[in-house]
Amino acid sequence: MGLFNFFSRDKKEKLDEGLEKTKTSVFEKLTKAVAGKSKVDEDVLDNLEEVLISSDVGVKTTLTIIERIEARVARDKYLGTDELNRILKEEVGALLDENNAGKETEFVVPATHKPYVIMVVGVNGVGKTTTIGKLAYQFKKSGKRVVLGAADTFRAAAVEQLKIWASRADVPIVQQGMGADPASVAFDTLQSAVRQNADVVIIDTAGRLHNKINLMNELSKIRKVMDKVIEGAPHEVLLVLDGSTGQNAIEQARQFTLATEVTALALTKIDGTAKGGVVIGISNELKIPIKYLGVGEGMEHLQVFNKYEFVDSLFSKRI
Ligand SMILES: Nc1nc2c(ncn2[C@@H]2O[C@H](COP(=O)(O)OP(=O)(O)OP(=O)(O)O)[C@@H](O)[C@H]2O)c(=O)[nH]1
Ligand SMILES: [Mg+2]
Repeated sequence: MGLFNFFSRDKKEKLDEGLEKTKTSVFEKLTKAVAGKSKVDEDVLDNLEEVLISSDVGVKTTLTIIERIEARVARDKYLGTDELNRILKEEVGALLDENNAGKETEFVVPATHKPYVIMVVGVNGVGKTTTIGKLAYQFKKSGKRVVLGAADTFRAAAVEQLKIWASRADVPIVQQGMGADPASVAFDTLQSAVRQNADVVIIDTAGRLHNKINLMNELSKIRKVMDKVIEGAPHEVLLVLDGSTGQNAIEQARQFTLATEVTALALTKIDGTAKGGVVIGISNELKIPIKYLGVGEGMEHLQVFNKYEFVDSLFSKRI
């Protein structure tokens, strides 16, 4: 396991568990794909293509991966099917590498901004508030001062839910209740964070894509106001996508990036799907770095996305 020794065992176990459904499905299909074959040939490649597509890697990304494996087969005519897992790890890892995805292993924010302001966006129900709660918990655990801002003022329950997470993670929250102006909440939050000498600010927002113009206006208003309090804020716009919606998540991301600039992605609910291959497709097609993976509903169920760990988990059999 050499390379993977420095990853925490606990994290790896949670990732393996979170990817369980996808792993099981990929392995069953891979086993069928190579049944009775000792070397990687046309048939095996055709089957592999199906495995990747049915795991929601996406057509475009699947074709790229297949082409690369084909090129390896052309170079090495006796590529054994027993090497397929290793080759997949290498090729998918290389692809993620080109997309600059997931180099971190810890919850860190750049020291260049204090406070570092993260605005969290995404459509309803994808897991924004939950992800914010988990992030707050992790940053707090690593010794950071965190402040949350309840700028999703669309529903009373939204503010309440963030309050619950704030108390679980034991971090302060700034809120003005339901119906308040989200930009005003963001303004207050940043001022309060500066006063408290906070390290990280995380702002929740409402996601109503059915009215793109409104959403766009609201998000740009929030951003403008933040920039007034702290120049350059928000430093990160984190788009949360529900990984269990597969290819729809890619489409959602495309729509969202039209509404506002997105600098990072969080993919949630990976634990609830056998189609975790979407992580590869999203990384490759959107070229926006995936920073976090949601692998369950609990406080500890958010991981810093690391391509090596991910590829290793996905294409390794559990011993
Ligand atoms: N299994 C699983 N469930 C998750 C994960 N992340 C979030 N959820 C669940 O998804 C549901 C919606 O999460 P929220 O955080 O409320 O989503 P939201 O984007 O804030 O939703 P709105 O505020 O309505 O826009 C909740 O029941 C969460 O517990 C995850 O990684 N895995
Ligand atoms: Mg919410």
